[in-house]
Amino acid sequence: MSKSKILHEMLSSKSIIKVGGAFDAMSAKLVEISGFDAVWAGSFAISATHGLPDASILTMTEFLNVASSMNEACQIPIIADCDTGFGGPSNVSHMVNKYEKAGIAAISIEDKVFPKQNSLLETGKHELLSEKDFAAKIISAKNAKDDPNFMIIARVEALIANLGIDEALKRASAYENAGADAIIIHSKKNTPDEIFEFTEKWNGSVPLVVIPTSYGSVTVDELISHKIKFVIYANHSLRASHLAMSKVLTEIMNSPSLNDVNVDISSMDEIFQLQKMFDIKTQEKEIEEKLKKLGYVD
Ligand code: SPV
Ligand code: MG
Repeated sequence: MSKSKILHEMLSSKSIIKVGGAFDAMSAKLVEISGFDAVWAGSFAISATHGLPDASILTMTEFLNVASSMNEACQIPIIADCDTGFGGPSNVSHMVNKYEKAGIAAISIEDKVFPKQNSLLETGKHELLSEKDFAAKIISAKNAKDDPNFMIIARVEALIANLGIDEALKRASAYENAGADAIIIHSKKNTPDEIFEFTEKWNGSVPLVVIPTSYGSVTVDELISHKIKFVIYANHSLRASHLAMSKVLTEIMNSPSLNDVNVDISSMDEIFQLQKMFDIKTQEKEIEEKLKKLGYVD
């Protein structure tokens, strides 16, 4: 079954779809192993691992390469954060073709002006595109897709831009009418109040998606009871690995030997397991047996 179909079927089989953020194939595999339903290939985390700002600096190809290697490493679907769609409607059309062909299950685009800046940056510029210009991108994305299960997620940034609930609702319903398969409603507040006000007033029919980084007290049950279908834990794997790496590297620098380093790290065996190192032995045995059958080995 295609990954897009797997994701589509979760809409009816799951009360909420839990999406874990990742930044490369290894972190995506950890998301999968931990039991998440899907992987978020987030622009913040991927930009950070390139040592670059989350400000539309990396190209579409660079983001797609990362999302593709996650997809090749995982069985669960990948939801790719495509920022503003890398340009106008024709860039969006090209992007949808490329991501769909790469086996990515869903893409999201946000209604900000290019170049966008991360939504949670307090001093960030959060200028929005006109509703009409963003609707044009959604129409273009919808026209470009071949696979009916490939999801086009429209991300509403009106609350991030402090434009209020009414503007957010108006845009969300305009994007649904233009063909969006789901809506991300994003907030930078430290409580879920405005998200819940939005969901209570929302009378659209496509699924709603949230990214509760700034309002971390919200529970999964509260999200479910407020008609939210996807929750994205966008950047916790990135921030956890940043801290873990910083700690161990500092300890190594300040210790006379590795045995004096008092920081927990994974064993070599755990990494061998993740990278399927032990499969190489099985492959070698199979080749050896075949060579024997062919008379090459005594
Ligand atoms: C990301 O993870 O790249 C996102 C979510 O877009 S946020 O950082 O909250 O903007
Ligand atoms: Mg992003």
